[in-house]
Amino acid sequence: MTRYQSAKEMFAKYGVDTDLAIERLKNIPLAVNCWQGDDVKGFDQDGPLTGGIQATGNYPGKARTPEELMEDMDKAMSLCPGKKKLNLHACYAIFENGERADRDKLEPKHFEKWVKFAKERNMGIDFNPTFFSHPMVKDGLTLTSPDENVRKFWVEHGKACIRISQYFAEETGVPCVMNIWIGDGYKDIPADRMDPRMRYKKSIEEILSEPFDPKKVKPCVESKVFGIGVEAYTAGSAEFALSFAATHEKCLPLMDNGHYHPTEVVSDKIPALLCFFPEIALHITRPVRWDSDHVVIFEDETVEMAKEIVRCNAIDRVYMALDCFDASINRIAAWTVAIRSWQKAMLRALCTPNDKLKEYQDNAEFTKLLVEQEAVKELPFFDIWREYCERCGVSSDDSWFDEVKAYEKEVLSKRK
Ligand code: RNT
Ligand code: ZN
Repeated sequence: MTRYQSAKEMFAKYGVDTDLAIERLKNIPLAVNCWQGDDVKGFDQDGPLTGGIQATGNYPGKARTPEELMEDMDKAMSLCPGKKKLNLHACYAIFENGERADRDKLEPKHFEKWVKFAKERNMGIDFNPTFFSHPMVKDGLTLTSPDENVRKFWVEHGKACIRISQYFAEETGVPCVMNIWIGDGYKDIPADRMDPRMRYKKSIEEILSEPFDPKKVKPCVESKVFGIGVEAYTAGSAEFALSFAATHEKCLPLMDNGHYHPTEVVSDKIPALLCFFPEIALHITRPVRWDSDHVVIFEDETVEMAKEIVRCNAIDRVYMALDCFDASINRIAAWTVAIRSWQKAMLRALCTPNDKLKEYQDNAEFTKLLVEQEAVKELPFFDIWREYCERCGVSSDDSWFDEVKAYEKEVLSKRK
């Protein structure tokens, strides 16, 4: 009997069908953020990363061109099981023949190469307008700016991104999640907390007035508690983003699990939002003390978020995307660890006897619930994980790292 067969039997005693779990997981898409590959730099500007986010570290070999970024993503994705989706930012537009377009004038043609890349790999595409790292960010503000020129520029950028999102969805046949996140805020105690939010509201409404098919384009608003240099006030707070999505039919809320106070957990927010929204979106990351965007690992809260998605029967209602970036380690390994960790968390969730545990809760059998939740942890989950990896044709242990090391030697180290 193989290890998998014996593990399968042990899970079956708890009512878990591990073959079914494996088959289900193969079809659950995870959007992979292109911006892990070049420290959120993009190709349309040469300035610093702004917006209150930061990629720290200086590990050699980061992608400098679209070709390098695509090659690196290919490498990372080839080492990971499961279905992937491409997550792009607008600053990753590809300009050819000396032609350029500013953010308010971006067109589908500037993303043709990405569409080709995605189609060849059978992936859908998610999209993000880039409201940072640009000279039109004035005093740290974009969609909330009191300067109408600035605000309008960014509204036009948002509208251009709606058109590009529609193009992505039409080309790939997969809905495109378009996430609006701005870093607008104030470092110190503001004199006016409401008007910036009123302007943000108006700006998003103007962006969403651009025609699109809501079955194809899924706009969402991502909230945040604070950013670097905007410690006192963030216009797009949790209450703002949630209320906006709740009152605007075509808009989804997006929760990034690095964007809350440290004792708040997104795992508990997922079922709360699912009571009201047909669909929600997630940025999966790892906050260490703050929104540090560390590489996602297989830790308790990662698993807990995955569990909520599975046991709320919401796999088709939750758009899952990674949002981590670490410039201090090999970037291919960073991607690989993050993708594999979320896959692991989802498999763990799918191998949890959720119906049975829920029954104990409803019958107020709390001792039994505690005992069994702990007992489930002892089941040989990693034998199921290994089997899943093997069936997906990727390494089932850390031997994928040998390939990363070889790639570093042959490809990354030559990027000087
Ligand atoms: C920033 C937000 C946002 C970005 C990306 C690059 O705190 O999480 O989602 O990380 O858009
Ligand atoms: Zn995010």
